[in-house]
Amino acid sequence: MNQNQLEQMLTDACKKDISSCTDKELYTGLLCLVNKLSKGRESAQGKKKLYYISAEFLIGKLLSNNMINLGICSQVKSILASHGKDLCVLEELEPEPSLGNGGLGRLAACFLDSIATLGLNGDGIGLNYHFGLFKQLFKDNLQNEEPNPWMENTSWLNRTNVTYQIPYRNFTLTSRMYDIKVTGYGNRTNKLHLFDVETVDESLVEDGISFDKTDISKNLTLFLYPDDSDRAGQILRIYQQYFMVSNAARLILSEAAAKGSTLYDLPDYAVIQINDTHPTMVIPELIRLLTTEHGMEMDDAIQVVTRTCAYTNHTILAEALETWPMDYFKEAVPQLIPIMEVLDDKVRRKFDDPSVYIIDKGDRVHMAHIDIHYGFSVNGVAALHTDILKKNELNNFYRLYPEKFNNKTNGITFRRWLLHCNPQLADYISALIGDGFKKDAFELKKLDDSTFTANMKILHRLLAIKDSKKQELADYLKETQDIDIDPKSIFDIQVKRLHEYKRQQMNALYLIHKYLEIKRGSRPTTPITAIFGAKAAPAYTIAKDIIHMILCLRQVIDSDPDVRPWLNVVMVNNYNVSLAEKLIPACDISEQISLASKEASGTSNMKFMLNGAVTLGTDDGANVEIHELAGDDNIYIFGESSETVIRRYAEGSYCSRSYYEADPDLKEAVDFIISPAMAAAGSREHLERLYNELLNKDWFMTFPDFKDYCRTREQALSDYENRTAWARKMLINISKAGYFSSDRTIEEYNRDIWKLDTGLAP
Ligand code: B1H
Repeated sequence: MNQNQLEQMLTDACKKDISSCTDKELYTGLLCLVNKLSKGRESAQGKKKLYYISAEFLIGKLLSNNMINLGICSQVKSILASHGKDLCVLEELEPEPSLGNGGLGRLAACFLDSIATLGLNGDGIGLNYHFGLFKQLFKDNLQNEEPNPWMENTSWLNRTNVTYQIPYRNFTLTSRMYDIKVTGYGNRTNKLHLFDVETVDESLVEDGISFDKTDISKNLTLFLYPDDSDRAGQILRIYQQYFMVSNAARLILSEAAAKGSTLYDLPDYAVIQINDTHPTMVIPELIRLLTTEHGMEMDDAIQVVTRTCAYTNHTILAEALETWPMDYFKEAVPQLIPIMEVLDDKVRRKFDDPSVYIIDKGDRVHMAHIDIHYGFSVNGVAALHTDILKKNELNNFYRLYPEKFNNKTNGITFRRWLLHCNPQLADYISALIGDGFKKDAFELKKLDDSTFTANMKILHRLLAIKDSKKQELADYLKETQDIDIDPKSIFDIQVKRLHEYKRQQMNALYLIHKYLEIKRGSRPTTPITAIFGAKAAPAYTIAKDIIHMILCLRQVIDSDPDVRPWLNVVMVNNYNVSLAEKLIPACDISEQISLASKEASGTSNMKFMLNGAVTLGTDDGANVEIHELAGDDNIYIFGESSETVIRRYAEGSYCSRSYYEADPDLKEAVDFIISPAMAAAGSREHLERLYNELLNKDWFMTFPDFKDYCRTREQALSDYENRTAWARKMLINISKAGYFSSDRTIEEYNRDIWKLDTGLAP
């Protein structure tokens, strides 16, 4: 399509001349135009279809990404510019659907992009949360939560005619399916199906994000994972999960039947990827529907379902592995109980090992155990993570079913995380090695060649692009959050969910240490800006205390004229996908400092690498693979190994206080948390609770890694001063990032697990 045609289409979509449109009218016009164009080509309609079921799809804003995938983004930008309009301004009008917490949900969104791009026949299935994850606000240096309404009259969401009757113990809900088109690069389309109930009552929400949890028909899809710190919240989670999977099961069976499946051959028509244990009930629900509504024998149904379902594990953290009391099922979905009892009974007959039972002696149902026994594939999300699953966490299962276990190292879509968020870098890479990397990310390897890595002009250009992204971020944060950062300083960034195992508290301890050093006169060569972005689960006390500590520290440093020119600590408000797109391209040092063995993979580590940040991290999750690819000289690795950590936990002898007493720098930093200066900035109660937690517990072992962390971080800061040597590290990181394209990940899922037709539709 040429530019004139496109301009005419946009004018038609806006129903008036582009120059006379308001920004809002233009945004809506573009949305309609994109929706129309992405009717495009359907993905290959092979017999078999993938269903990726997930409680989270953190899709982010869709306008620009869809335009990139349709191949019209630069044309639209110049059409708008010729009318004095700026796409960036319109992008700000798009609400961000926050249908996910973090990495797990964002991974699902990247996967949908790659599945469509590769022309695979695969849809996502999830829930249409009206307020998604909460919106974060800071008040008195504490996190507050507000609802995040994101649905508008004109949006990406299309109401369909598909509805089902979903049965619960004492009532039935009528569901409705809403679809979002997933447009892949090259304009092949799949769908994200989001189920909802029409009786939901948004006015139930009052005072932040609290609401009455009793009437399920009114509250079911208000929020993503509503606070489950009490029984009512936990049962609501069961209601949500069952709603998701019962709808999914009905949709899958009806689509298969429509294509001619007898349902005995369901595995030829459908493969279900269960994203963590949140959709696990799809297994008993399918078995239930096949036996009660389709007349199948129990054993046949179990066989069929086992050959259809595959499970991805995303964490080894005990508290994230779902087990639910049998009572909850009795209360919400008693129809599943006889099925789960049969499933458990079969396991007990076959295996004489209580650790692999589905229902334990305390009458709790272990969701992951259902997936492993009654699915055909179990995968971890990075090489180290899968190794740990096999050797430790799931070893008892690995010994029963070695053939089921496989690794699929996570990936990210380069359309969003390079082409969209950093067009300057993408264009420059194109200028150096051509456009091929946009289709085949491995072509980035071509950059690892002395023609480029030893070319001063190229290295300086790379630094200039980084500088321009830093300036853009500084302008953006000033304008939107009134945060001042110096674009000439080093940008050191840690953005991810707030969790003790991710160790934002260790980063903060370093910053306290650095603050005190600067106060004593030891100034860095280049000023440092340390940026945090993180939401804490509303009921996770210590996580909120860590946010409080960071915000207090920010205030203390900000008001100290001796230090502030040299060290700036900021925490951006309401970290989300859109902010990530601005922060990641601007980053110099990427903080990936989880306790070794605890971060299953991480995916921001890959986004930072792709955008030319250098990683400062532990040998954990996918950092291990980044380390191998980038090489020792282009990454900063510190801290104890996963083996040591796992052994330490097994011995149970870790004592944080002994490290505190042995290291004066550490002691000084920890004590500072409860210093008068900090207490003046915040609440003594919160600061003391965190201080005591660290000193008496420090469950995620920040103290043993503190010294090495400080030393390694100082090394990175000093290496930064040699600008061309640093730029070479950046370039080598970019050149090795191709492996982390989600296209590669999805090809592996398809090759090893899904086995869908890859023939692209003509
Ligand atoms: C990941 C979760 C998760 N792993 C429970 N597990 C949740 C578990 O609210 N819940 O109940 C929500 C999320 N999320 C992340 O998955 C890992 O921590 C990352 O390391 C990984 O990169 C990501 C994608 O695989």
